[in-house]
Amino acid sequence: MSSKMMLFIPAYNCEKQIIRVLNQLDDEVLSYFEEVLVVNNRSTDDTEKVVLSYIKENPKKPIKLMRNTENYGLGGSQKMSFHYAVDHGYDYVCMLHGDDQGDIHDFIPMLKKGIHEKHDCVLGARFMRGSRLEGYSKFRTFGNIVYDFIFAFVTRQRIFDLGSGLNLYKTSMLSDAFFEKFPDNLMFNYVMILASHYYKQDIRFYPVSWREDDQVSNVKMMNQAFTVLKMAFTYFFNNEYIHNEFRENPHDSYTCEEIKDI
Ligand SMILES: Nc1nc2c(ncn2[C@@H]2O[C@H](COP(=O)(O)OP(=O)(O)O)[C@@H](O)[C@H]2O)c(=O)[nH]1
Ligand SMILES: [Mg+2]
Repeated sequence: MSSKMMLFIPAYNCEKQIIRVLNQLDDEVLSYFEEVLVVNNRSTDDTEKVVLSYIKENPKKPIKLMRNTENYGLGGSQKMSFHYAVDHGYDYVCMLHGDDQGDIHDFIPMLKKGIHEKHDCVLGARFMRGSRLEGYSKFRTFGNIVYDFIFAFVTRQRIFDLGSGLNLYKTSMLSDAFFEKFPDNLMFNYVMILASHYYKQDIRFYPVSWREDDQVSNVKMMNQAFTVLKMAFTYFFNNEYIHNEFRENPHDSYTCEEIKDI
């Protein structure tokens, strides 16, 4: 039985990079995905315009441009897409960041081997044997590896990335929306790692490449590093912390509309 898979591309102010990401979607890649959603999180640049013209020029590619009802942050965009995948009967949902730091082709060998079928999710790993980093500072790499160790200690499993921009989930793991109260910002994926321990999800890391050239990271590194550390240790002493409200501004729902013209 063949399984239904969709890809979503969270996009926020990446008019320069998004076309390069869409150009990654060649025939081989598209043979795995029934549908590709570009999830515009209320960008203030021309992201929507360039995506719409790309869709017009490439009518055979099953790309849809969606616009979030509000700016939900990166975590909120993931929630919106997870709900969409569950509601539309997909078996798998894959995320690829819209700022062209990752490459979807890194997952092709994994998909070919059917590794995703054996786990609840496959998480792209930037800090693992076989990973390739370009333009990433030694300091950031070091910081990430230290945090991977802290989370490994807390969740008693090996961790090779707390949140890369290329992940694939089985929708069966997402259907009860256990993640709804997780942060709407970039810390969403960190709490997902803690949740994998709490809910005994079977996560598999898979090495990917990652580059930084013309992207602007929105991670406020020091501020976030401290908050994340606090989260990990709070969870360590009380696993029920996972049920907390992590959002600063909770939304009742995460919705979007399809944009066909501006
Ligand atoms: N920062 C940010 N990124 C968002 C948002 N919504 C979607 N994204 C996308 O999420 C991805 C990751 O954000 P980024 O700032 O590059 O973080 P980093 O790559 O982990 O340092 C990018 O592809 C953004 O386009 C949002 O509200 N804020
Ligand atoms: Mg980025």
